[in-house]
Parts: sequence; structure tokens; C-alpha cells
Amino acid sequence: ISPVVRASQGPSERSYVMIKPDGVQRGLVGEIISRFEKKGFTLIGLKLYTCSSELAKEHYKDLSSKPFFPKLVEYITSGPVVCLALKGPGVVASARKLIGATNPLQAEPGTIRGDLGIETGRNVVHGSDSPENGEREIALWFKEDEVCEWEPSMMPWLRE
Ligand code: IDP
Ligand code: MG
Repeated sequence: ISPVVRASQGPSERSYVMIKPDGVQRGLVGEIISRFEKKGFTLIGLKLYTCSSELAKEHYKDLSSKPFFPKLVEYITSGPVVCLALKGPGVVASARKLIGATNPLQAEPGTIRGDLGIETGRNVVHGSDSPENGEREIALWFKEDEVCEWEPSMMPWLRE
């Protein structure tokens, strides 16, 4: 079995990561994408997008009863976001670790929020909280033909 074929086997978990409008406005797009690229996850979807409040509400529907919900929807729809779909073993939990705690002041240095933010309401980036939500959110934010399944040629150098 070739190393390329071998490396492509195994779980194919996917996460939806989004650079929120503050991250785009602050010019942090390259920096943030770079952190996920360097970690070794496979980028299978990427676009700049300004979302409707319907989409924002659907994305955050579990938080609809929270007092901050209207402001959250206003924030997410306030300008373009960058939508990323990432694939790899354990990508959901690992992306959450790279992103850091919801409140940037509590997020560890070295994490995206810990390094780049100061307020929960401007915390720069989103990451799916479960593999199920990863699938749900990728289906919500990307059309089917916008997700590109491919096998990076460096895979044998990332996975045994
Ligand atoms: P998460 O993004 O770390 O998963 P959640 O609790 O799922 O955190 O909340 C989703 C988003 O809602 C947060 O990233 C943040 O933008 C916003 N949010 C959460 N709690 C608050 C709050 O108390 N005030 C303002 N915005 C909040
Ligand atoms: Mg969440």
C-alpha cells in the first residue's frame, strides 16, 4: 500500500471555522488561516461571504433564547466573514483548542482568541463544537460544489 493511499485512510472528521467580521476588518485573515494550515488540517472549503440574518440565526439557533442573541446576529451580519471547511482526524476538538476560550481574556496565550482578542462579543473566530455540528454548519454555509475534497501531496509527511 502506498504511503499516499495509507495516509488518506482513517476518520474524515470535518469542522466549520469562520473568521468573524472583526477578524476580516482587522486584517487578520491570513494570520488565522495560516494557523490552521500550519497545524496540518486540510482546507476543503474557503470563501468570503456576507450572510443574511436568516443564516446567522440558523447557525446560532441554540443560542436564540440568550439576551445577547440579537447583538450576536447583528455582529455576524455586519460585514464579510471568511468561511473555512477543514478536514482531518480530531479536527473539531483541535480547532477549538487552537481558537481558545469563548472569552478572549480567558483564552490562553498562543490561541487565536488569546492572542488576538479582548471581548467575547468580538472574539474573531468560530469553530464547530462537535463533528455533528461540523457537518451541519458546512452544509449551512457551503453549497455542495464549493467543498473540494482533495488529497494534499504532503499527507505522508503529516500522517503515518
Ligand atoms: P463559542 O463561539 O466559543 O462556541 P458560544 O457559547 O457557542 O461560544 O457562543 C457563540 C458566540 O456568541 C460566541 O463566540 C460569541 O461571539 C457570542 N457570545 C457568547 N456569549 C456571549 C456574551 O455573553 N456576550 C456577547 N456575545 C456572546
Ligand atoms: Mg459554540
